[in-house]
Amino acid sequence: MLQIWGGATSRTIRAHWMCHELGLEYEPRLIGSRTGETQTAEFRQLNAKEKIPVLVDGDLVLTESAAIVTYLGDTYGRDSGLVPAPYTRERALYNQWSSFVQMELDAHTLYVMRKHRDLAHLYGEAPAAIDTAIAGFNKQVAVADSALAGSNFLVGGQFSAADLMMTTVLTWAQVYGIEISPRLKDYAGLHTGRAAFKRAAELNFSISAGA
Ligand SMILES: N[C@@H](CCC(=O)N[C@@H](CS)C(=O)NCC(=O)O)C(=O)O
Repeated sequence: MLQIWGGATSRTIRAHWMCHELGLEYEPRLIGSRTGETQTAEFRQLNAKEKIPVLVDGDLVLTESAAIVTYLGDTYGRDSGLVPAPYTRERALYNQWSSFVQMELDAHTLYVMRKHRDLAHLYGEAPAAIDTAIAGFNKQVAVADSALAGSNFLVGGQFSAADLMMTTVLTWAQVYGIEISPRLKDYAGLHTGRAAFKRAAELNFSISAGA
């Protein structure tokens, strides 16, 4: 049976949400970040990066939330439209939005805030880096706001894993107190209203991350 390792964060929910969108049966292995559970010998054998989420599908072990989401769509949801078919323009646009979320709205911005605010005891206080991260997030998210004028979907006029990825950073930003536009609020509210999101969130946030 498929396994998804990890819970409690905006990255881990991506994998759980996708499984629920696809109606997959899987075993959630709910370990948290910063709890020591990513450093056990058993887990390090799966992911020497000591990071969650991780997917195990038979002898395939896959890390990186976006790669997991895309793999699940390609492998178990070819007709679902959640991940556009390879070699199409829609797939190119899907890749663009997925990369944009990971880099511009996650790694360079929200995660910098996490490192230098929540985890400042580990990574150091860096108020200037936090201010730059917030400004960078606001600048980049405005591009998503414009792209969503007249549509609730980023790619192909229907809900896709690009919207799933985008929604996870918008909800994360809101938790961090970043004001997002009314359009983005409505967009995130629409997609977090999906039954699959609700089931995934209940599971994902049934545990907490460590400090
Ligand atoms: N680029 C990775 C980032 C994964 C990541 O940094 N995960 C954090 C939690 S959100 C983690 O596992 N930290 C390990 C720890 O702090 O114990 C992804 O999107 O999957």
